Amino acid sequence: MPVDALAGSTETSLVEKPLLGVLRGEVPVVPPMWLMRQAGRYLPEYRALRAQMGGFLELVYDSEAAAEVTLQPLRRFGFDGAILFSDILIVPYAMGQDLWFEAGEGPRLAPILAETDLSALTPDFSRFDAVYDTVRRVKAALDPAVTFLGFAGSPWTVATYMVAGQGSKDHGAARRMAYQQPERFAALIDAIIEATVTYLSGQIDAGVEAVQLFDSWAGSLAPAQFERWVIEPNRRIVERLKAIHPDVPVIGFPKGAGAKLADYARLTGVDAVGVDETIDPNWANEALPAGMPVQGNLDPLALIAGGAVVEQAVDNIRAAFAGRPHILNLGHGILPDTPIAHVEALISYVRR
Ligand code: 1CP
Repeated sequence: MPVDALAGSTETSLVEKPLLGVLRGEVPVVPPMWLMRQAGRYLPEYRALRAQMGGFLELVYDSEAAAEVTLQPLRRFGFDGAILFSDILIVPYAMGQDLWFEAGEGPRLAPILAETDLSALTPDFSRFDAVYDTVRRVKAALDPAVTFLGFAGSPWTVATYMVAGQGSKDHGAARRMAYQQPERFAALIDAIIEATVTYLSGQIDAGVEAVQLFDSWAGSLAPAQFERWVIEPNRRIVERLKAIHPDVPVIGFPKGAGAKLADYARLTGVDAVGVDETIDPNWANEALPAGMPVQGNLDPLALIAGGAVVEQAVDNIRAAFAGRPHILNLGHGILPDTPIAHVEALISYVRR
């Protein structure tokens, strides 16, 4: 049967795709695995291809190369999930904000200042088209047992970059704007929600089977601000997506949420939650709704240490989440200096 014929069928996909099965509530003996940022700089084949391209954006906008980068970790490790190669900052770019990557430093955007006229941003959603093309290329080449994940940044995290114009330690510029110009900040969040729903829906139409919302900087907000700028915008995105694609699971990853993870899981409507490495998995298992799938939460630094450190951590995580649908993953992205041999050892330990 062609893969597409299986796409809408829950029953068949449970058998065919272990990771998608877990997102729908299955509890297999061996947890399916993928690693956040699995396509990236720790892989020599990524660094080689990256060196041939101009900048990072050129790589994202070359669909053939981006599809190749998506598939590289699958070929090497046989993960259960593939994550689309793109970036969360493609959304501000498609919203009309200038975006470039400084070599060796990271993303730069024309910052949104207190006096910047937001209505001057002219969205151009055709800037998503190359990413959809990447999705179609990956889908055509992917082993049907592998679950294909799309993603976007959550509005708060994306806004921290749009306001500061670059990555920042405490996300102070966006936190200030959220307090000092709440209506203006809300308008920015609304615009990000619109673009994000379009972007994720487009990824799904092109072939991804589940999506992850990365709220990487959710941990920098005070509780009331977390409700307003993390829970509420993620809830609205899930609601809008579910109206269009009711059967596509959404994984929410509010990194650094701490004890607020429980409210996030209960109130946003996400199907599954990503748990970062600072959270005790035993606490998470108690605090999260029964039966809700979880993803995580091996410390990326433990993976760099390797050996018994990783095995002990994996044992603890699996014991804590025993009986609950669980996807084994890191608590945040894999780091560039992670030895390939440690990733291989992790996979054989989990699947032994
Ligand atoms: O030169 C390079 O190779 C740049 C490194 C890089 C890579 C590999 C960037 C720039 N983006 C990506 C790809 C990427 N980004 C993916 C797909 C690959 C995969 O997961 O395997 C994904 C899911 C992201 C998501 C992303 N981008 C997040 C959320 C996840 C997280 O790690 O918290 C964030 C915060 C970004 C912003 C970003 N893009 C790139 C950099 C260096 C950064 C961080 C900037 C900063 O805060 O200083």
